[in-house]
Formats: sequence, structure tokens, C-alpha cells
Amino acid sequence: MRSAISAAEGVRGTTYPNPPVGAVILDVTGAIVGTGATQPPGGPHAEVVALQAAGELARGGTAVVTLEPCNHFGRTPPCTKALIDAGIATVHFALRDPNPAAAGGAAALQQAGIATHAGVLADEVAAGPLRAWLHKQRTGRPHVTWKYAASLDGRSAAADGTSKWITGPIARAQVHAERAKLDAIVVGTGTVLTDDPWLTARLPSGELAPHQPMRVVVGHTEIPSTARILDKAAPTLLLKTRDANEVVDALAEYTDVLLEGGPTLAGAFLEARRVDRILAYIAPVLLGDGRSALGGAGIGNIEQALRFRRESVETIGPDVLLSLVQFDRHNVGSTLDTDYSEE
Ligand code: AOF
Ligand code: ZN
Repeated sequence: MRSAISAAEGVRGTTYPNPPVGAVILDVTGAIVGTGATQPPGGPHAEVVALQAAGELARGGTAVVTLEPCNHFGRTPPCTKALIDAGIATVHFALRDPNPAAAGGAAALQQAGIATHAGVLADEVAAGPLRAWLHKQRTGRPHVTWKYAASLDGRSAAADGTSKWITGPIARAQVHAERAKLDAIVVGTGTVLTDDPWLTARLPSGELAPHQPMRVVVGHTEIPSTARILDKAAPTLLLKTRDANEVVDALAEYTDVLLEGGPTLAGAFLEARRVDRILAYIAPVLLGDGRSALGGAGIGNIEQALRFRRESVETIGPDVLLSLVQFDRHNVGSTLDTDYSEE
């Protein structure tokens, strides 16, 4: 399943509106003979790519998939049929498909005599490659991550406004790798005026990545026509609002959205409860009277403090990356009701 998860990670950002799914085929001896991931819409699903790689070696073997194999004729024929035709004997998958049109795969496989098991590494898949897509299926809204880099004392710039660089080069490279997997990046006009960010996804070589997220500028203030965000390197959308709900509505066609600030816009999103996850890069640096990473957010007293649940903590060179989610976040573990394995 970990191989299937990394195959899925590899295509994240390229499968919209389909989920990035990964699949691995094992032969009768348990050796990996095929790996696949979802191709762009209209192309084959993960299972079909993995089965093609495995060829005849799939017969009598095992398929491991991050999502329940689909059971419908959509843009492509059902993966259940492909697995049955290939002579697969056992299927393990992490999460059930919440899309009613595609669901029912496990039951269909079971009916065809294939031993079927649900729930393998379900939490890792739900918090990993399928996070944004699952959120979209559940809520109808894109998944919003607020990402910021700050000093130990919560500042994103020094008192004179200078802000380069707070976090180390490894954290910055990671931000670029992540951008290439997103649908949209949102900033406020204030950030455009102070930082003139480019907001493109760059490869380690400095070249532009093949997939660029939509650059979204939010706010009423005019930005200069010379702003780097208006160049042709990636598409740009200008939204004349500061209302977080209006922004999220305007981005309804997307799945995975990153909010990069600044402080006022982040405050508006947090106050409207439109932040689903926080990625905080914290550097071992103090900035004193600098600009706070967050403004407002409607917090006037300790009762109104917004508290989050720590999902993970990672060290990145000298910095620390905290991943935080809402306390009321839908608990995916509890939806893993059925194990189709026989007693
Ligand atoms: C799978 N394997 O790799 C993916 C699945 O319109 P279609 O035919 O492309 O089907 C899209 C639906 O199929 C999608 O909403 C989701 O429920 C499922 N995605 N299923 O077996 C895959 N990407
Ligand atoms: Zn499928």
C-alpha cells in the first residue's frame, strides 16, 4: 500500500476532477509486477495502468489500491471488470469510494469470487493523496490549506518589512514541489503590493514545472500592471472581494487550494472557518516587532482562540513543519465500517 500511495502522490495535481489513485499488482509469489496511477481524465484508472504493466503475471495475483475499484462505466470502463478479467484473486484497498456513481466495487469483486479487504492504511491515504478530493466529495467545496512561514515569535517579516528568508532552503524547495500539485494559490492584494510574488511552481533546476496552479489575487486594491503575478508564466485570476466565502465559491471548480496570505486575508479565511488545514513552517529565528503572520481572525479573548489538532510534526533542515487540522474534521477512520474479508 505504501508503494500505491507514492504512485498516487506522483500524479497528485494532474487528475482533476478525478482522484489521484495508486495501484500495485503482486504476482502469486507476492512480488511486485506492476505499479500504476490515475491518468488525466479520459485516460485509464490506476488499476488498469498497473494491470497493463503486470500483463499475464497478474493471473492469480493480488491488487493493492488506495481507493475502492470503480464499478461504473464513466469516462472509462469499470476497474472491477479489468481486475476480474485479469484473473486477480485478492484485492486490498484503503478507502471506499464515496462517489455513489462509482461505488459498489468491493461487492462486485466479492461476487466474482475475489477476496476483498478494505481499510489498509486508510488514515495515511485519507491524510495523504486523497485528502483534498475526499473533502470535495464530502462538502462540495475545495480543500483549503493555509500555509505560512514565520519566526518562533509568529512574525512573517521584520519591523522594516524585510522578509527574505525566514525559513531555510529545504523548506522553500518543498514549497515549490508542493505548488506543482495544487489547483490554485490564493494571495491578497496586500501581499502582491509588498512582496511582488511570482507564485509559480519551479523545479529544483529553477525551470517552471509542467503543471502550474491558477494564481488567484483577492482584494479591492489595484495592483500594478507590472506585478510579476500578471505575467504569462501561469494563469491568473483577479477576484474583487475580501470575503472568504465568496473566494471559496469562486474557486468551486477546484479541489486543492493553497492560501499563502498575507495576514489580513488569512485572518478573514480563519474567521469564516474556511481553512481546512494549516501548514506552519516555523524557523528558529526571532523577529521582535515584525509583522505578525496573522491579523484579526475575529479573536478578541482567550475563549475565542482558534485551536487546532496537530496532525504531524516534521523537521525540515533547521525548521519545523506543523500540520494542523480542525478538531471537528470528519473522522475518516469511522467510515471504514465493512471488511469484506471472510471470517
Ligand atoms: C478507480 N481508479 O484510478 C480512479 C477512480 O469518469 P471516470 O470513468 O474517469 O470515473 C471517475 C470516478 O472514478 C471518480 O469520481 C472516482 O469515484 C473513481 N476514481 N476509481 O477505480 C482510479 N481515479
Ligand atoms: Zn476505475
